[in-house]
Amino acid sequence: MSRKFVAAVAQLGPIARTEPRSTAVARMMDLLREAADRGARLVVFPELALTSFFPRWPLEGAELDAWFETAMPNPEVQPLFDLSRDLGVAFHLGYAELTPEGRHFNTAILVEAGRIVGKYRKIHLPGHREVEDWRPFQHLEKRYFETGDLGFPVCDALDGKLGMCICNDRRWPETWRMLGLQGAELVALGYNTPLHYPPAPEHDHLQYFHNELSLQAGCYQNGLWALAAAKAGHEEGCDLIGGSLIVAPTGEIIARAATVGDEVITATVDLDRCQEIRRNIFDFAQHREPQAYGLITAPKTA
Ligand code: CDV
Repeated sequence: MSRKFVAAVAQLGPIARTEPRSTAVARMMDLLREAADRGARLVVFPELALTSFFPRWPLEGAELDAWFETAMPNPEVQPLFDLSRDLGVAFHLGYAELTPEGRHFNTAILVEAGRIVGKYRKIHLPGHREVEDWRPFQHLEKRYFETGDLGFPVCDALDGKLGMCICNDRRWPETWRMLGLQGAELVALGYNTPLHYPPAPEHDHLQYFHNELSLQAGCYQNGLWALAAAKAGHEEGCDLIGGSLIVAPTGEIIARAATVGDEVITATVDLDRCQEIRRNIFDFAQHREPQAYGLITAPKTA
């Protein structure tokens, strides 16, 4: 049985601070319809796709919690779930999760046939805990989110094994290897990556390159597909990179967004192509040498 299908990445342009979730959802529904018209069975939306990227602002208490979802789906997001079920298109969505116990996570879900079949909570949280006035904009993910507590789960969907990670996770080889070791054949991820990185502005011109480098290496070294969706463009005074990508298990870029606005890119994904890499150069069973990798899981030092 062929495991070949059309997959889509739906890049979002900026979302204003005042834009309600319903507007973002309506934009995503348009993108999902376009992806369905192109024959897609899966659409990947960005990290924190329902709102503006709120970790750039100092917020507290109820004003902070207002950016989080306390249920998923909820009435504002339900139309996206319904459309996905009606059109037979699965989707991946990033959002801020507030649990009934009051815990805050940067979360992504995979939804197939109207049902959440996979969930991931971001593990590598970038940025800082305290407000730093020297920065042109804040990046308070370490303050607002707990480190994800679900590991790097891989779920059965679309006749294959699908994994997820979120934004900064893509820069860490451990993320990809954890997913690869569990047999993930496709990794869905979203990102909000500012063009300007205040602690090391000398690398600003490399932002697109580092995005591609991380994704291409992750795919090749683990023999899997990646679908990466940006929230892009000039959002509340901050420029976010676009460059959403579909990358093959060989590390080749198959599709790349051309704009920094709402845009759908598609490609035919054949999950069986993972074997081109996994039976050969990265045949883990034959060639990995984990007894020599102990330092990777040793506790971190300050
Ligand atoms: N949302 C992110 O995780 N952004 C980081 C930036 C801050 C470096 C990223 O890795 O793209």
